[in-house]
Amino acid sequence: MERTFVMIKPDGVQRGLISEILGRLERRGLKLVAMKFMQVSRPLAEEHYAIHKGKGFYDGLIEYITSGPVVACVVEGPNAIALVRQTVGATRPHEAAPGTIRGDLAVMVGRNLVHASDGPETATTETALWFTPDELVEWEQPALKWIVE
Ligand code: D4T
Repeated sequence: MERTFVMIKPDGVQRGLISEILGRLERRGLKLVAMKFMQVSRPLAEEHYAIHKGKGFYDGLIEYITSGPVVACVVEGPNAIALVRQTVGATRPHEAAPGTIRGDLAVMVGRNLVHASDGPETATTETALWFTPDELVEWEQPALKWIVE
């Protein structure tokens, strides 16, 4: 079973879209294994977005992600990384398909509501960056037998 890191960004929290965004992932059939509501520190934001350091949008991105609380999560499921990226939609909301979170609820790349890991390596490193191992909860979800064959 694959796991991936998801973060509802400050605009998602400020706009009251936490339940809308998490609901879409839950309804898709993904299982939550970790979640916390938190203010992102500047060092954490800089480490999370280290790959973008030096780019024109970097400073604005750090300001944005540290501007208010976020919801950090880990979700699990078969092909969870691809499933979540598909449900989230393209990075630039005007390129995101209708039916996706960004395609339905966002208009600008700098306010695109949600982050999701883009591959197995980032899923592992981001989960370790945002959560300690004991924050990942092992639990049984009986309904899963109706979702995963
Ligand atoms: P995140 O990482 O936030 O899930 O976004 P994506 O994985 O979909 O896209 P990304 O890593 O390429 O971009 C990270 C983050 O930077 C912002 N951004 C990006 C921006 O403000 N301007 C830009 O031109 C780009 C490419 C939005 C997401």
